[in-house]
Amino acid sequence: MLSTDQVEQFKTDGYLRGGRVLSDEQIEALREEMARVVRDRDNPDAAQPVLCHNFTGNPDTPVWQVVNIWEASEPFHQLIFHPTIAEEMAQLTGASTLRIWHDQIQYKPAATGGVNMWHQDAPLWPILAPMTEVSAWVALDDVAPDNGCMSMVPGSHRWGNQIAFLNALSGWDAMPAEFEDKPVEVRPCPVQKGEVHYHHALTWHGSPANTSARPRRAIALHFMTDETRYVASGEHVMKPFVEVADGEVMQGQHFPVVWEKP
Ligand SMILES: O=C(O)CCC(=O)C(=O)O
Repeated sequence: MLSTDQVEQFKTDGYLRGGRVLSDEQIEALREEMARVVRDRDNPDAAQPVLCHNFTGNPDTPVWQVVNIWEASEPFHQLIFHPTIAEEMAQLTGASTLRIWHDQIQYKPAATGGVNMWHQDAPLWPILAPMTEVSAWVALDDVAPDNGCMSMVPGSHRWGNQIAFLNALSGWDAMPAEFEDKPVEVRPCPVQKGEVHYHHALTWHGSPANTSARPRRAIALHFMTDETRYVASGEHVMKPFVEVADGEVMQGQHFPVVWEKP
């Protein structure tokens, strides 16, 4: 459970480092499952996630992205219901119901793992409204700037949809010191393995390349609240799994309830 000060900090910054939520044994089991699912990606006899690919498209700077590993792996299925994460997510969103929107492994191999450029999540999810989702990012390795920990721009969740501005940045180090007369501060967010880190869907964030000799494995759990509705005009890899009509509250077997107010 988060303290009142932590919830206030999240409202101010748009992100928050939580506490440890996984034991060493759980971390090891999830690492093995991640490796198995990536290895089995072309195996027709293995349950498959929604997506499993190197999203940079460049084999020299790979970032392995696995979407909805929870549908391919029982330990990851259990993770989406993690009681501490669900309870803290409810505190941060004020929701009375939480559903999983999707999950997402981002694995940056040692020495070669590429950049995840500056972005906001919500504009990349145009089949959802309003843009109020919150994500829980769980580290499966100790992460620091040298192996590609995330960086956040505090307060940027209050600046609206600025994805066009972020997409126009020429590279990871191109973030200006000011945006529309507001100071822009880039804060690296180191996290220990087994810890959770929360961010709002409009917070500017991304992660640099992994230049270290250590892998950087992590899973983001993206959640929806009882106010999240379907926008049929948008496109997203999860769109084929939506079972509700345009404008309806999101629900369905691929978006299970993970927490309800007692
Ligand atoms: O893992 C990363 O480097 C980025 C993850 C991310 O963008 C997210 O969880 O929204």
